[in-house]
Amino acid sequence: IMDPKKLVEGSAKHPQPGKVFQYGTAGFRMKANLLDSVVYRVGLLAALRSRKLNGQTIGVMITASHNPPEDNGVKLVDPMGEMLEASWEAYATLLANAATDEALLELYKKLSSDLKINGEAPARVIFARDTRASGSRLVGCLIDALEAAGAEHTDFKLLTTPQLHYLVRCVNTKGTQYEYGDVSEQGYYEKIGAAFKRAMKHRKSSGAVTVDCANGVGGPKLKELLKYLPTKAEGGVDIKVINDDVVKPENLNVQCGADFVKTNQRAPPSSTTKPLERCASLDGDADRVVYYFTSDENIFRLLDGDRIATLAASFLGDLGRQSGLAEHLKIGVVQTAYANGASTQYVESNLKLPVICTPTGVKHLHHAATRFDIGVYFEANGHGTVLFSPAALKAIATHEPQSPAQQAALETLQALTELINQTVGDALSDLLLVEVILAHKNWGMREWLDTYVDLPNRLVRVEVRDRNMFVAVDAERRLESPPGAQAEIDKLVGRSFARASGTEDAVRVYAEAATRGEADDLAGKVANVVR
Ligand code: NG1
Ligand code: ZN
Repeated sequence: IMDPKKLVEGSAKHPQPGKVFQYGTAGFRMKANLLDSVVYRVGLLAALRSRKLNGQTIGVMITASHNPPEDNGVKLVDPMGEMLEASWEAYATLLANAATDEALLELYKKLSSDLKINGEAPARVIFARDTRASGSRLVGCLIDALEAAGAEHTDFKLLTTPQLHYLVRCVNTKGTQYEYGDVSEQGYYEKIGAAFKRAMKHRKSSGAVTVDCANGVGGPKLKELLKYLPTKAEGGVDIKVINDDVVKPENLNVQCGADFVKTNQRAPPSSTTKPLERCASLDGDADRVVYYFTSDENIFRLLDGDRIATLAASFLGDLGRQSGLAEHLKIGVVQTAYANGASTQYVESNLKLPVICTPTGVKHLHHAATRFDIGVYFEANGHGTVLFSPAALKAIATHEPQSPAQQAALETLQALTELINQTVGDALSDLLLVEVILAHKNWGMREWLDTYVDLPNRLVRVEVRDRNMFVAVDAERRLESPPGAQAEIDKLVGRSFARASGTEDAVRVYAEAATRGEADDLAGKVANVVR
């Protein structure tokens, strides 16, 4: 049970700095020195959430993903490894903004009674952090809260964000028919390693990839995972790890990592790969991955989340047909409005699969993906995964193959259900998924790129007086307010939309057109409408 005296004393150790905080798309995120009181209060909420769910384990991840080293952040993970249920985000915001220690105690009690929480129910919380210098101090704030709230807690130390999501699901499914895996970091590697071997069983070697780990937690974790994978000689992939310096946390995400590569449309300056060589970059907490290479003509080519989604959807479609399960496996792709129009067109016209467009934020995509037997979702920035419905899992597990070819496809499909992280986008798992597919298709980067041609596009950030004026509808593809703005955009040629960012104080304008010049021109014109 919660100890009121401890709660107030703990709060006094981590005072609210007189700022207004908001639980956003990615939890709370800011300069790390502002975060102590926020983490303390998130700890309290984790305990409440666990008690509300009768002692199911809740996860707390301390990370600021692709943001600079001096930032940090905190977010909650729900029992099945999903993001915190949306209605609870508001409680997190309320707690973070309680002005005094006593006000915090009162609010805790009020939430507890309003939400009909049994104060005597067990509370269980597990947590982890990325490699930021501020991480261990913030863990201290979190532990103070969990002690005050009377929550059982386990510190899993340094993990990637998706590893923590995995563990939360494992704890909560332990001993049930939905057991997800062993509740340990090693269990994660064993599961993925075994699945990868199985997925590669009908293939030999598949070349090499150089992985830029953003100097973040993905570096040591990928190196650990390699110990569970077949070597190149054993028919595995030759994975070369670079930018894995976590000894100097000030290097995190600096001139490297998935966000750097996607935003700057170029390889990390430290990269020494040659033309056509396969490269990938993870972000700071390893929940995003993008691929790239330089062409023969020395042109940088990015294969982002859209490309991973189309590759995965295409391969899963093949496996469905080859295993004789096609009619039991309705595959769909979920994207946001930022997906390149050529990728949407490719999925609909070539793969003949349905596409759903949702608002930005992985929780929206994840949710929509559950509407398919196999739901492939990716944000263009490289965050995404593939979800298998319970019915699909059952069909894949129990289908009787009618031929050796069906058998082989089925085995690969079964392996993929284990290889792919079902809780959240996972760069390590996604990386191996791409490698498996390229090996099966016998493709290099060129063949993957040549599946379709991206439309020229431009993303600009526009500073505005008040971004809350911009209300988007229709999966953020149209502006409902300010009045008249959408009518102006509709007069222009090409596809463009404007929406308020959920993570920065700005409006983002995306434009896509037939040529580079037209895309730039369109983006400029829409930016002027918004300004
Ligand atoms: P906002 O700032 O709301 O556009 C950005 C990314 C999202 C998502 C979130 C959370 C773009 C255009 N937007 O959201 O894809 O990843 O951050 O990290 O890349
Ligand atoms: Zn991330």
